Amino acid sequence: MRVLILGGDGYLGWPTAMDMAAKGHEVCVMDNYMRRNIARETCSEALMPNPNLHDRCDLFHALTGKRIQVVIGDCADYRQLSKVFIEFQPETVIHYAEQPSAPYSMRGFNEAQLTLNNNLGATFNVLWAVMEHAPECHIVKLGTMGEYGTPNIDIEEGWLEIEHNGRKDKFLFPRQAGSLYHTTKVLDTDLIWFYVRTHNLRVTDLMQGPVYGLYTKESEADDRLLPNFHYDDIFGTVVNRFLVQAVAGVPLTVYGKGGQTRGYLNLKDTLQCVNLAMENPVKPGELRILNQFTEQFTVNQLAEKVQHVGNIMGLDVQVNNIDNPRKEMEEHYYNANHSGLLDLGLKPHYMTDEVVAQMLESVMRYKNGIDRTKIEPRVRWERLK
Ligand code: USQ
Repeated sequence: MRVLILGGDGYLGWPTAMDMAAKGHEVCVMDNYMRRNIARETCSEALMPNPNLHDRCDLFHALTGKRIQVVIGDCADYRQLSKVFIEFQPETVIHYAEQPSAPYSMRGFNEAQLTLNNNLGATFNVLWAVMEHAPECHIVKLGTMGEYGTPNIDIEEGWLEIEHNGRKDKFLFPRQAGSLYHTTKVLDTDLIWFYVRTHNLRVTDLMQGPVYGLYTKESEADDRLLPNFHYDDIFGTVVNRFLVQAVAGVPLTVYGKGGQTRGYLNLKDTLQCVNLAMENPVKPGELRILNQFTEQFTVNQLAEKVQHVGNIMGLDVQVNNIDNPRKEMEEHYYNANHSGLLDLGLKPHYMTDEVVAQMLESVMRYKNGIDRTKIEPRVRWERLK
């Protein structure tokens, strides 16, 4: 299949590109290095050195004989995106091309505006590029579980049947996000649903929880193929941060009471899920929404897991409940349905002690590169508090 991966330089985009190329698909990646630039601007660089896309594709080719086509360009610029669609004629487009950090989106006006314009602009352009240049193309879009927020009812997979005054209808599940970044994903979903029902597009919107992990099959062969692994407060997700903190001897930064529950998944399972979505495309006029995570944890449970395994390995892991920089519920009901991807064949990699130990060992090899000044949260949701 011809697969176009937008945001192909990212933590998810790059491993997806290698995985799909290794499986024999014709892969083109497009990226404007926005995340790299923001990381540099905010002193949030990744733990491992991160060769640019051309260098990584050359290395991947030297190791596997497989090629990945690279376009350095901006998906929020319709002319640039159209050109890629016209020339490459994708059968599937995987859309990761968004500013992915909640803290960055809450940093100030410029960061919020960039997040809104980039994320909505890129999604709008992808929809139009498909309509104009590749109407049969299946869009696999990365949404987020954070779109739903933390409602006091069970979370369904995208849709909810409502009975009102004796009549029934099905609607998008209510969404109330906890950051501007997450809100852009809510707006994306609305935009997508409008174009799907009006123009018969084919879209799978994956509501993904926070991802953790470093290696996938391809990067196990050479560390220079690792994706950007962040542990700072802006781009680092909570599990990856805790692993680095444990190795660096910094007390794990549990925000507030630590009862915040989310659905988590291993990076290896992101690849499986995206493949399953691609291999099982939806019909024209269908918006399929799948909740993409394998296990639910509170932040306290994650901290306990990393502390338990770290201490067995001889690390002295402390846990510190610090003032929560975010505005979010710290104790709440959370029960999200996630049967769709399992029904399609997902075989989860769970967060066992062994998996945590392997991740800690991998991070330990990069211990000297850890910058302890990147760990404390710098962005507060309520700056006027
Ligand atoms: N948290 C801590 N300590 C930390 C970092 C985070 O307690 O040092 C807490 C947060 O307050 C939050 C939870 O851990 O309650 C998850 O935070 P996170 O930073 O791992 O995840 P989040 O900001 O929600 O965003 C990440 C990705 C984003 C993706 C999202 C999925 O950056 O791109 O959409 O996970 S979800 O959270 O399900 O919306």
